[in-house]
Amino acid sequence: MSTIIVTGGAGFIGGNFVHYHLREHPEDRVVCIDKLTYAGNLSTLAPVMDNPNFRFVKLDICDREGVFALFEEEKPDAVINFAAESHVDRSIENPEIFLKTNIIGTATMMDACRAFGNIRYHQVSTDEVYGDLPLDRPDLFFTETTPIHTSSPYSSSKAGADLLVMAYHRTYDLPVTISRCSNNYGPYHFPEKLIPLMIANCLNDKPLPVYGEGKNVRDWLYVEDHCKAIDLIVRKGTIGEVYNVGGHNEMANIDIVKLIIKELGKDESLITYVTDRKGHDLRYAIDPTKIHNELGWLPETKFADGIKKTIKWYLDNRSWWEEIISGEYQNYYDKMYGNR
Ligand code: NAD
Ligand code: TDX
Repeated sequence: MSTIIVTGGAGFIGGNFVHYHLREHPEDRVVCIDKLTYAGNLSTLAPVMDNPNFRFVKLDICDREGVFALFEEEKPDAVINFAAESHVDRSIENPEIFLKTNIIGTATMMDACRAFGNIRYHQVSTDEVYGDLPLDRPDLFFTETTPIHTSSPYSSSKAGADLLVMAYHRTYDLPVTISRCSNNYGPYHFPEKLIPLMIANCLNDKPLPVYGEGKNVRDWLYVEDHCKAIDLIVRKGTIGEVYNVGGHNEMANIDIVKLIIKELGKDESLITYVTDRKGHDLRYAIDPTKIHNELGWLPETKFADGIKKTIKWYLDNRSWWEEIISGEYQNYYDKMYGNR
């Protein structure tokens, strides 16, 4: 039996990963560390809270003393670091917490790995570290050798963390890997992000705020396919390597919004074009050849099915997101969209 520490497991992707891991590897013990920021929801972990192979610990990944004490107690075999401040718009308003959690937090987790026997470490990074691609060059894709070239405080903090991860590998021989995935969608996605925000607003007949002209392109992957890729990398990936993860599913934001409107039987008059995001990346597109060739990974869920499953999840789990949007989130929404 292995013990895996998963950070950020009360968030969107980390939460899906905890569910995936306990289901696929019932022989493992999963210990989740999460600070429970605005983005962390214990209700996401409610279905596994009573699983004897699962433990939840409320802890900040920057809390060195707390992290080291937990490593002493749990003696983990591997660490997968999902915990991060993850929303680009928030990073534009207030970069500091992004630097703290995403960079100092990453260093703290890796220091603990070093201190307790050079523990296997996986960093969950993002395609945003590569910056963006032009809209009129559909032949261009991000590969693992594309230079780091960030646009937002969020992506810069993630890039800083990636550089530290590679430095810990070279300097201390820490057994690391990094995955850089494209935009995820699926259950438990916090409603500040495009897809869940549009679903929630549609269901409440509220305006759908599309930034700029809605032409920016994102490369969408169903969250479970990302979880499967991370699991493969942790088990079979080559130490010291970066793996891009994406399913060649590029879509313009406006097309996503129109699809959600259609699926929910609403009217396109809900669409409201608002002031563009500062420094808005034009297009992301991942080349996943390396993870396919080396580890045999391929996405399983087609977007047409994944978006239907996702919308159904939001319809079936209204209390999960209604609780979020009725609380402190409302102040954020008014601040970000009130005068936009
Ligand atoms: P999220 O915002 O939904 O969840 C983040 C979680 O981390 C929350 O539960 C939060 O409470 C926790 N957290 C934040 N600061 C913490 C701290 N200091 N200590 C402990 N826990 C803390 O984010 P997500 O969308 O699930 O993203 C997870 C990871 O995947 C991030 O590292 C992100 O950069 C990366 N990523 C996300 C996407 C995407 O499309 N969402 C794509 C590629 C990569
Ligand atoms: O209200 C909105 N209107 C809008 O037009 C919101 C919230 C977003 N958008 C646009 C901005 C982007 O072009 O939709 C696109 C997607 O936006 P987000 O959901 O905020 O995602 P993005 O900025 O692409 O970043 C996401 O993917 C990479 C995650 O949030 C990151 O954590 C991940 O690293």
